[in-house]
Amino acid sequence: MLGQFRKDYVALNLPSTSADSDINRRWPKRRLWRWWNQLSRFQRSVVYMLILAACLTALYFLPGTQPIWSPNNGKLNSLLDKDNITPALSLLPPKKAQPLENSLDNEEPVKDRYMNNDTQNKKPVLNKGNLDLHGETVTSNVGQIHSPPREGVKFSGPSNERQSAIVAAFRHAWKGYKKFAWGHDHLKPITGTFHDWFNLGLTIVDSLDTIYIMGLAEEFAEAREWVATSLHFDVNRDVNLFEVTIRVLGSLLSSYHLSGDRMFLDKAVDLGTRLLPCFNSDSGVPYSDVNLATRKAHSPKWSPDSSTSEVTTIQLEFRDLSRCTGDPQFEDSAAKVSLHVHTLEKSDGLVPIFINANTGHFRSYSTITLGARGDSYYEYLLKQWIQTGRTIDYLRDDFIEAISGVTKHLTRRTAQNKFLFVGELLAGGKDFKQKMDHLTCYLPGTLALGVHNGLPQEHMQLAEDLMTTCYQMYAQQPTFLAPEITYFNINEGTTGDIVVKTNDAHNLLRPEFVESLWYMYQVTGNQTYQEWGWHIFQAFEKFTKVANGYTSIGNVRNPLNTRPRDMMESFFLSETLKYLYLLFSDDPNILSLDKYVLNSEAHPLPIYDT
Ligand code: DMJ
Repeated sequence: MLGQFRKDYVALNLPSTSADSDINRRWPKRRLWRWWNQLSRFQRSVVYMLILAACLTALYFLPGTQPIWSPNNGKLNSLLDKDNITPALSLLPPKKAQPLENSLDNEEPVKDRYMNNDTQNKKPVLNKGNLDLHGETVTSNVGQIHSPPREGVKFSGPSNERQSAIVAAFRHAWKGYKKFAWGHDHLKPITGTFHDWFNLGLTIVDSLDTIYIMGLAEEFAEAREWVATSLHFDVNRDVNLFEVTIRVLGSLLSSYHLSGDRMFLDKAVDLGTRLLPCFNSDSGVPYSDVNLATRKAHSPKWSPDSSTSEVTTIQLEFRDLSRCTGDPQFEDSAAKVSLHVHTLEKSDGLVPIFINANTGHFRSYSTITLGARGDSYYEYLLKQWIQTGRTIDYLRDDFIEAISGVTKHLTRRTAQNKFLFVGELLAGGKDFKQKMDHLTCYLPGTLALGVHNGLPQEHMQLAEDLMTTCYQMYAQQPTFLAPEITYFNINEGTTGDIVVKTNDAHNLLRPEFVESLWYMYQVTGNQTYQEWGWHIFQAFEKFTKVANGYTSIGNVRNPLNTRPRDMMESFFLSETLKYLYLLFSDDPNILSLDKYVLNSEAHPLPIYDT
């Protein structure tokens, strides 16, 4: 083929006579025509191809379509060039990043903005061309690469006894992990062994920003070194998109923002790229699992469906990755899922917990809950709205509608002390179950965050009532630790509010209630929330601390027989200890709610202005 091409090419260079030259000057068109007629069909095809190639090259170099180069990251952008030259395919414009230290001080009060329904004025000006999150036609302003603050953000370490006690707890956990499980996902502190789930050194990665915020320089240096040299994503193993996104991607991005170290961003880009095949379903709703090495994505082995909370709890991280790199494909893929779920029919804003990746439809007879598999759908409606500078109205509106739905369909009061709780609807909404997962105790904190951002004040009453109930889940157990699942007594005329079944009596060192304590304290300044947090920390110290770390326990009902489970989940370091440390801070702005939005695994990400 190559030989054939060469032969034909030579034949094109016909010698010209001086007479020809003369004619050429006077009749260039005629000469061209004659020359063209002499060509064989193959030769003409070659000419066509050359012209086409020339046109494409010219298009490529037209202003506005060149690859983006950043003085901060030539290497990264060379990886991204292909994507940066296809702005017309982008669903969303990369948004201008707000510098981390850039507060909202100069803006009009958030509350007024919401009350005046004036968010239209805050929307970015977009040109025509593509579809945006609102389903409107816009054109991307592709190409702005976020530069992190060069020196990162500084934290001065513990400033009081309680904070020091939390840091001591963290170091105790870290020491055991380092000794027995370094580089593995989780520590098994009783047997002094480890547990691997995704083979990604989860505890190290998930802990990075907690370490940074606590000001633990030595631990941060060793964790950073491990990430730089030993964290590889070429792992021939299926991982769960949601878990890896909130724990690993979220922490890498957060560590990048806080420390200003680009190594974390490079790792995040590698991981994010390997996760993208999950979105290659017919509907765009992601498959739950992907093999990071082969990049093959699929539904869970046990079901054709993905969990609703999982597919809607990846957007903060994917959006941030796009904003940091200027590559819109991460944000586009994830934001489309939220927009799709927005268009689905719901019951007063409440969603079933399963959704099919191929059809894009809910499994309509599945449970409605703010606990497992439903919880963070609601959380990310609010947090995405905040992350994008409160400019995407449908997210706020869906959140408000859902909270009305919660109040209307899911809340009840206990018979004796009238504690308010959030139950579940089974069989597609037919049967009410007076059961509440500990996971649901994130809700009061999220409600308080919404009120802080100008959402209806009545949400605060709901938040305060739920705080009381969640606190009771702890306080009514002889260990002062809450069970995984609590049932409530709603039979009027009977006594007792809380029922814990044997199979639900475990405590996994989960963070949700201390998370809410931090938000409530931030928003109200009420020190009772700090006191509650201190009691709970004492209980963790008493019943879950072991020689080599902290362990989940099987039974919160019997202080003499807690049945240690020999497992320290990464979220204990990432979330539980982080929120406690923040809760006891003397500095109300240690992580300002106006600058950061924390992902579902407590990793802070910057708030953007659009
Ligand atoms: C964490 O991984 C995250 O908070 C997630 O959203 C819910 N479950 C655990 C902690 O309980």
